[in-house]
Amino acid sequence: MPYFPGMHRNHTDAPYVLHGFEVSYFTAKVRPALRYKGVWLDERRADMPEIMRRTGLGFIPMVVTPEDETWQDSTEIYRRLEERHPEPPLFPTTPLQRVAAHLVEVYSDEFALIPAMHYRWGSELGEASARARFSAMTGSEAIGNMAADRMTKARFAVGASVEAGEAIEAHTHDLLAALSAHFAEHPYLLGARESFADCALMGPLDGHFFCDLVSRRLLLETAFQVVGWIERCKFPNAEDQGEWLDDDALAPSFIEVLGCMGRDAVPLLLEVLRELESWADSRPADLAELPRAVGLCKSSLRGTPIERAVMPYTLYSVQGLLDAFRSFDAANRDRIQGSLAGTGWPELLAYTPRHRLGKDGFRLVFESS
Ligand SMILES: N[C@@H](CCC(=O)N[C@@H](CS)C(=O)NCC(=O)O)C(=O)O
Repeated sequence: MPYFPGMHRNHTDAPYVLHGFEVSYFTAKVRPALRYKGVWLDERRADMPEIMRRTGLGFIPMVVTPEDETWQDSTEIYRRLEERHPEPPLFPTTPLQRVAAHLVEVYSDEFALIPAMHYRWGSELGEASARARFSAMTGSEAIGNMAADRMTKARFAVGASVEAGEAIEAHTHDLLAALSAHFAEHPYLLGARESFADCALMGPLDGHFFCDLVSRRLLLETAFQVVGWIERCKFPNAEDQGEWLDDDALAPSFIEVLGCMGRDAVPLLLEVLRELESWADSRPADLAELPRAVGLCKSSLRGTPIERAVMPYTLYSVQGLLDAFRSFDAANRDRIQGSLAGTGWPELLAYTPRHRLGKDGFRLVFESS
């Protein structure tokens, strides 16, 4: 379709270029936010040499703005997009809704990798179909299989072991049931308007679950309300947007969703944070670059032991949540903790990290010792 100025809600003289892939978790997290903002969007299959040239890091997605700025890291992309184009809003400003949206983002970025990798790589049919997709996508069986080989290793690093398969599926079934009940009543997580919580959850749910053969079947057979929500997030028609719930409320059905997420995710997140911080306490003083992972830690999921790579990025994710939580006064923090009682999340909100991470360009670095 030709482009006419004024055709998009947030007009720019050039498009935002999104480098990603349809099978990519974090591309699926960023795409709905750009679409919701109604910006002129040019989505391309990731140009990896261009990504390396601009960022020095081989991560997707990357966004190139109309002014030729480079944005990388989905959380950062949300923040900058909201700054540039505040309307329609992605970030709720009221305390409970704001913190709840961050909880969904932390769950999606950190924990939901486990079911996502399990359903993509954890069965013969899943792996064979994902390999075929990767080969088709890259135009080469050799390259597709090379990428798939890396991902089958990453599967174990995030904790999606064969032994944990049953627990992962039990978690997923509970989550899909809770989401189905919620979406039967509300179009989006916070009410009648999309927010960055919905976009973040689209990472696992659209980027993996709806994309992959085994989990897509599960969604279509057991959770069509969730499929309806995926469709709404994919095509967020401006005229269909209402408002987030009044009075900073969370729907009881959304609190159930948060409980499914938090009760299973928080023990693992806390274990990763503790391990990471004790590594950081005695890290080499002349550390040139932060490693992607600093070993493995042990946790459990519904009684099944799991192992997970200890990635510094987890602290960065949780830090964003804690910064938001601590930006509110004590009365609001108490109210948030009270509203989330029994969901598992209060324990994470009470955690006080000893270390702080920041960015040097696109790279993660320690801000303090
Ligand atoms: N923190 C980054 C993570 C991006 C990420 O891990 N993307 C995956 C694809 S979905 C990737 O590029 N992986 C390459 C790798 O792990 O080397 C974000 O939020 O954008």
